[in-house]
Amino acid sequence: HLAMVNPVPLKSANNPNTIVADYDLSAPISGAQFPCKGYHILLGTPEGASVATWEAGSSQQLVLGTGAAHNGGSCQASFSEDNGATFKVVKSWIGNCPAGQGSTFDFNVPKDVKSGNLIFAWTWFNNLGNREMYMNCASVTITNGGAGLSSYPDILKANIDNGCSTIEGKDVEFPNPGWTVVNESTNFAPPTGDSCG
Ligand SMILES: *[C@@H]1O[C@H](CO)[C@@H](O)[C@H](O)[C@H]1NC(C)=O
Ligand SMILES: [Cu+2]
Repeated sequence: HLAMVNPVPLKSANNPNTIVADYDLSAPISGAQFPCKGYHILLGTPEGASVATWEAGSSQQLVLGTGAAHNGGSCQASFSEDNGATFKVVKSWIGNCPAGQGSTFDFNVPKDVKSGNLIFAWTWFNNLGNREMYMNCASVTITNGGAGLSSYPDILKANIDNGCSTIEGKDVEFPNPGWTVVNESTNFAPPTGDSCG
């Protein structure tokens, strides 16, 4: 288990806006906890206040914490412009995500992303161990944005009893990774099932 530490997630004990902390943010989510372990509903409330301001077009860093990295796997960075109804992929990493302890991943905030208070999400499908989906979300503010990410792919949903599973020992190859992909995998496979997008 392992959680995003930057941007600091909704409900994190390290988030200055948190009222009641969730000390188990590193745990995988269930289907009922999709998206964001339910915390996307905090957007627009004091507890869901923005923790970072990013200009569209800027480069930012996703930082992952320490814990059990389960031999890495594949991750996606995404934004929701509709309060958690959809999550649009801005970058995919196939293999080596997380990369051990306290790993950092650069990504570009597309110029297309809408301005305003949005949800940024990190999702992870672990290589080794139980078949799991990890998802942490943060409240961020986008400035100088564009027309929106509607043409960007949706994040992969798998391992949450949704008819799509990843294969243990393989880095999942996202069916729709988007336009910005880092592929460091030497042992990969697409997900299996009828509902993999
Ligand atoms: C990832 O890289 C490997 C090795 O170069 C390649 O065989 C594989 O097709 C790549 N997968 C994707 C999704 O790009
Ligand atoms: Cu774990």
